[in-house]
Amino acid sequence: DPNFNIYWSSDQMETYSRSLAQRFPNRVQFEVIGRSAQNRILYALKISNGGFGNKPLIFIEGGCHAREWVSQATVMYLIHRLVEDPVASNELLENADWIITPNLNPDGYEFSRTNNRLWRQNRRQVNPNCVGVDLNRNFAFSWRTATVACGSQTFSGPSPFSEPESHAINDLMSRYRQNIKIYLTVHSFGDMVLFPWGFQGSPGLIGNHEYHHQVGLLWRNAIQAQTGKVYAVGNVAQLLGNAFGASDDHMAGNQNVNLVYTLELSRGGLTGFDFPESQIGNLVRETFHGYRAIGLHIGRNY
Ligand code: 0X9
Ligand code: ZN
Repeated sequence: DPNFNIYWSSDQMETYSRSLAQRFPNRVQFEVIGRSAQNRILYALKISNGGFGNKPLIFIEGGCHAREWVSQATVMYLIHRLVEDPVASNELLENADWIITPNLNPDGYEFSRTNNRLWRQNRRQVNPNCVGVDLNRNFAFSWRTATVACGSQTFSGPSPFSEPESHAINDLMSRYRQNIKIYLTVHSFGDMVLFPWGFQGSPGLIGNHEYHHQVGLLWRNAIQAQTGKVYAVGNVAQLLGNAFGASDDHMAGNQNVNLVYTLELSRGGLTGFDFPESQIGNLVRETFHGYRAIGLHIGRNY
């Protein structure tokens, strides 16, 4: 089995992803969706029990923010279970297909691993003086010209989708949006299940707020039943605050995905982002129960 007691490099994630596609050709397709600013491969895994594309589709994105390493860890573990665990694949692929980008910002992640643990953005050289755009401020719906300078952690970029990573995931969404029932973007930290709107002042509630809340509770309850950890579930603006150009609002507002969530996983270590390796195994197993509850709901209800 792959080792979930350490943080993997971008290369390890890509190698494992490719190997799944080779070993389980009927279940996994590895699809290149673009190239990062530093020319790393951006990819998605399309996971099904055969005949991808005929069932309701679940879209999961990990690794948007460079320093939020538990994001990729929990998403890679989900992929492992969906593909390699017969029980999980039976119940979770029977009535739904999955499309997963486990490591959306490989350049930023590698920079966080090797140079600056708290790096957040991508690593594109925006101009001669500065590097890095916050991908979660670079989506078109509600995008705003930067109120903070390039070089700041939340720089929104010169224009919507100026960044290859946000551009690639939006293109992928455009191709599959008819079948997509839910989009999850996985971040840390805060133990929160957040949903739109998160760009206009509180309350700024989305039309199907109540349904978002109900499905969010499925995540919360599944995890609480396993470990007692309690996630907060609610509107972004109320629980966390506003941000312009984030992927959640874009996927709901421009791509018309019916259910859209930002998950904020657990904190760890001194900064909150450096969740200790010794506990990743427990965290990814705990988190799997949340993904599973969402997957079962989509499978049963669409
Ligand atoms: O600020 C963000 O991009 C997310 N939090 S994080 O600490 N992981 O950076 C939250 C985004 C929530 N969505 C919106 N505000 N629309
Ligand atoms: Zn984040």
